[in-house]
Amino acid sequence: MFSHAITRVPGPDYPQGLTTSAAAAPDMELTLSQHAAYVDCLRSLGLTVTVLPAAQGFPDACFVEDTAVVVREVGVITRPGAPSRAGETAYIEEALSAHRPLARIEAPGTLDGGDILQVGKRFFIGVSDRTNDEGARQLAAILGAHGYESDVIRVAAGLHLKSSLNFVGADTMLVTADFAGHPAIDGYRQIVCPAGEEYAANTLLVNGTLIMPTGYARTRALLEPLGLPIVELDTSEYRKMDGGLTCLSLRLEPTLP
Ligand code: CIR
Repeated sequence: MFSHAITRVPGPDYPQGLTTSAAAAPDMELTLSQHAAYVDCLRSLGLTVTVLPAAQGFPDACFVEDTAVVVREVGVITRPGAPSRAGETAYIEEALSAHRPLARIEAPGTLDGGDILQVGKRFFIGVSDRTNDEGARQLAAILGAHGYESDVIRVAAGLHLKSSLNFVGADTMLVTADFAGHPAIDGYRQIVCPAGEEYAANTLLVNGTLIMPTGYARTRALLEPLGLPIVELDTSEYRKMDGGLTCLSLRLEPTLP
């Protein structure tokens, strides 16, 4: 169960962030209202949500997930793979140090939190354009010291691992066709997003509720038999910047007694 989340409001320079999308620039009013709805949703699921102010000069900084990997025992400050995002970590350290002792990914390692999927004591670490082998190795070592196992997965499609693969409870992974049948997720049941609905793979499980992006009815129909409550949130203005539901927060479990 998560007890806390850290988020960051998008700043006025948000439309200048990184994107591969050809869509029109995000509308700031809608961006902010979608962010507020996201925070409200997390609060409704029982989380205390810290909403940090915009980090000026870092248009992608609302995607806080990429700046840290947090387990009960430690918060690992990442070393984001995109040069324009490297300085974001300084802005998350203070907020996270209130909750966890900190460790760090060091050069030449790079790592984005969007490439890291936790399922209990097991981690899947995506090696992508943003996360390199050395970053993966360092994270696995830090987590290994606390009893977590890690598998490395090559991310050949999509921005991050979690753009394409997420845990949705009940021993089940929601995946895009690119990751279906991947040996690393052999032991899990798999739900494959129908063609054209790949973005819905970025569905977020929070305290027994599935939060999914609005507008992916076929994926929703495949998730419904899991029997979990499903909440849809409109993330249109985040999709325009290659972002989605997982990247907008760091979710924290309570620390161990
Ligand atoms: C980027 O390209 O870094 C941002 N525009 C989007 C980051 C999305 N983060 C995530 O999926 N964890």
